[in-house]
Amino acid sequence: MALFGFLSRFLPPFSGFVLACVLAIVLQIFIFSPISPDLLHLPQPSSLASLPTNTHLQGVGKVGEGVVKDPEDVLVDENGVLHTATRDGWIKRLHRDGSWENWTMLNSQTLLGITATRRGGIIVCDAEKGLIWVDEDGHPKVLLSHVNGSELRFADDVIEALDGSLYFSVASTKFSLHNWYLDVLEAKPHGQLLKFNPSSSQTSIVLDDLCFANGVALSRDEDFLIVCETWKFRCLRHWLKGEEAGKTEIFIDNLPGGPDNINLAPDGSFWIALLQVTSEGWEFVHTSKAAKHLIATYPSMIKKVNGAYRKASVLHVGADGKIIKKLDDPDGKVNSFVTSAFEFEGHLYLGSLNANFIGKLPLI
Ligand SMILES: *[C@@H]1O[C@H](CO)[C@@H](O)[C@H](O)[C@H]1NC(C)=O
Ligand SMILES: *[C@@H]1O[C@H](CO)[C@@H](O)[C@H](O)[C@H]1NC(C)=O
Ligand SMILES: [Ca+2]
Repeated sequence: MALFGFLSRFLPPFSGFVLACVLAIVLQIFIFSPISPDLLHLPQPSSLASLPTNTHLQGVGKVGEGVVKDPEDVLVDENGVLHTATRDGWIKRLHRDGSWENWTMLNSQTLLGITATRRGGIIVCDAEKGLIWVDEDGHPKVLLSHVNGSELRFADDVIEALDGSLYFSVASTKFSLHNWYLDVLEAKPHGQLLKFNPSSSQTSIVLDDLCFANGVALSRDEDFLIVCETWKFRCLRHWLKGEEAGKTEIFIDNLPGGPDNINLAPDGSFWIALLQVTSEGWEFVHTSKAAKHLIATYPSMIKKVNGAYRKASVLHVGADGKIIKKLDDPDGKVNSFVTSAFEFEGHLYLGSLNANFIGKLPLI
């Protein structure tokens, strides 16, 4: 306020009042800002210049339109039954004969990644409750709700290894699903990759300090696993077997979007859904701490900066980390906010946080 007094001596009385208001607003933003940000490095514009934007994803068929609400993740089990967890708390299934089943209600608005389990049924990540097993009869049981005495929050994706271990991501230990974009704005590594051993009930940290740990997939031989770091625009490979066991390296980086879920394809390659992290024209926000504080304080501004609702892309990547192809809906005409891509019998099934259907695309 000394500054205010000093400045007001040089200004007419009324502008002193205006200045006080401006100062009050600035103070309000910095004091009440929910984030303590670092700068974010967006991918180089050169990323994937060799793979031009296309409109392939606009050709999807809409499966179950109106039946599913924001199905974040999709899986098809070995019997050909498609499963998805919806934003209104259902696990819904699509049978081979084309009929939908409202299988089981989990009473949760925070269901994310799902995976099939050898014990029968599926395991689902609930960003509020932890890891939930839904058995073959549709009965839910919480498998893991606490880690080291703290509630497990923001479990994002999970995969089961042959030995029964569950590898799963915690997107952020600071922010919740509801305000995930604050994690992007803060741009600090609050994510983890954890391993849960159901026979000993032990949970251990595989990788810490990840930048929004998201999709998790195992390779076909389970010699490595991949974890996606959404706003680092990269995926890491962590070796489980062989000479490199225990080591972690970059699998693919400088992606033209933030990697969300990743799924193993039948031939050993991977499908990665890419989020548009920033809407066009708002990139500057990520390079200014003041702009980050301002945006983070006003939810309506966050909606403008978040580009996820504007387009969709999925990437096909070989087991060697080399890009095979990219499929886009560049203006979000049919698909946006696509969060997962699962290949089954020559088709790609797409989950999204902005759809009331599962996208289905024949692969040529
Ligand atoms: C499943 O639930 C939806 C609403 O979520 C409802 O419209 C539909 O009729 C239900 N289907 C069956 C087979 O019960
Ligand atoms: C649990 O706490 C111990 C002691 O602080 C730590 O070494 C370990 O990594 C923690 N485990 C997890 C899964 O957070
Ligand atoms: Ca996810």
